[in-house]
Amino acid sequence: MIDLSKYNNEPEFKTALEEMLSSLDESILSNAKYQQVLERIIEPDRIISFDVKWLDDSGVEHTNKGYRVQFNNSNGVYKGGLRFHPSVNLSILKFLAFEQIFKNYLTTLPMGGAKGGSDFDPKGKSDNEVKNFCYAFMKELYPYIGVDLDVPAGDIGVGAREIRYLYEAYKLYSGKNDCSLTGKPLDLGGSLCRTEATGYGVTYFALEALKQYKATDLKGKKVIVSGSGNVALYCLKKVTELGGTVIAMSDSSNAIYCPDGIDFETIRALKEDRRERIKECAKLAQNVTVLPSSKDIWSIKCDIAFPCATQFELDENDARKLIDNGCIGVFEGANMPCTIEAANLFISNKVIYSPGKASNAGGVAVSGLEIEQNKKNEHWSFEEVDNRLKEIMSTIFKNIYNMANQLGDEYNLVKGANNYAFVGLVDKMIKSGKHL
Ligand code: NDP
Ligand code: 2IT
Repeated sequence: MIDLSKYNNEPEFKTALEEMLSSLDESILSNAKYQQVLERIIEPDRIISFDVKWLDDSGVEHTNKGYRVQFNNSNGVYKGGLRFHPSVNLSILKFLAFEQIFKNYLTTLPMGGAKGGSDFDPKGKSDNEVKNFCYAFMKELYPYIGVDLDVPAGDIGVGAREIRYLYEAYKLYSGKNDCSLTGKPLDLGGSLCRTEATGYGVTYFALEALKQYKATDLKGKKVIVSGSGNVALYCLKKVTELGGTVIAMSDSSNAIYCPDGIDFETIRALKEDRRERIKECAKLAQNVTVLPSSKDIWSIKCDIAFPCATQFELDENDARKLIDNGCIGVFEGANMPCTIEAANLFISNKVIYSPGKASNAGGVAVSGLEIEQNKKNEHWSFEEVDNRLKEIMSTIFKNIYNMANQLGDEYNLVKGANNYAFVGLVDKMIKSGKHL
């Protein structure tokens, strides 16, 4: 058995390893072929780290750390987002890159796992400062990425504005226009429906699961969606279109409760156009209560919850409140927003619970479709990409649900996802000799 104590100073990464190892079936853990690969698969292929020196608007130079963790490319080109947030460190990026390997395998598209980012905080910075930072970041990163090597995209703090600056800088410094980033704005070769993909994808996944487990859908359901960034916004939009009412959202300061339902365009303009705090919503809409902490969102009675903000935002106490309030499904839009203890509580109480590596895979899946369009020099319609996204989310659900059943644990989609992806990936590694 692998000794995880050597990862004690990397708590987020250690938790991701624990989640994977504790869910693998005994038949895998006792199989010599898989054991050998296990030790190999939990170490990244390489970690690139660099200083990013950038100028603020008064001409003062600042330095931040930048990283790219290229974890595993057995299933294709290194692929995964970039996160700009003051909390970013190597433990968090290794956890996210490790999750990404299995998520990308689940999409059925040929992509390996990677993640990167910086401890730079875009909040409170001018457009010009963000641009300066993005150019300085890409000046260091560009030699290590490429359409057949490593294709980054967005994540927390990296949206359409940042991808535009990053891709412009990539073209400038590399002299190439090979589409080595995804989530690009349309005028730079982006795909329709990439902006919406993660939030729409988690909602499509929820529909599949609600149908299978409870023979129901989203119509008439009271829904809470944590966060108010890219993933949360487009989850709000799709849930509303499908007949659900989103009654609560949050940001890192507050939660808002709005029993009549939150309006997509109000939140989109507030967060995307004006970059304001969610509590400002109380000035723009009727019957909105601002709650003092983001965490208060989990005390609100709901039928379904979509945690779409950040890792470990929902713990065992929060899970207990949701269960006591009659919640029937928790679908992760963020990466590992539920602690392992919270997830286990949902599973043992037969609340449908989907791990992010399965239910938020729609974002990277459409990134994969963006790469395909760029390579073929094609531009697919919104409807075409959206239909492919629906199909991919449905396939992910079926594959992991069948695996959970095969292992005799129908409600355990963590086991379903991890065993399905681990076996598939390791068999691929062995066939191609990449396990050595
Ligand atoms: P954004 O930067 O667009 O939004 C993040 C949101 O989460 C913001 O509203 C932020 O609030 C909020 N937030 C951060 N920390 C907390 C907290 N502790 N409590 C409540 N809210 C908080 O990021 P994304 O929407 O892109 O990413 C959200 C999650 O989804 C992340 O886990 C990311 O890894 C994951 N993900 C993203 C994908 C994508 O395509 N973008 C794909 C798959 C997963 P504030 O404004 O106050 O910081
Ligand atoms: O966590 C994720 O899957 C993402 N941030 C999206 C990655 C991508 O390459 O589109």
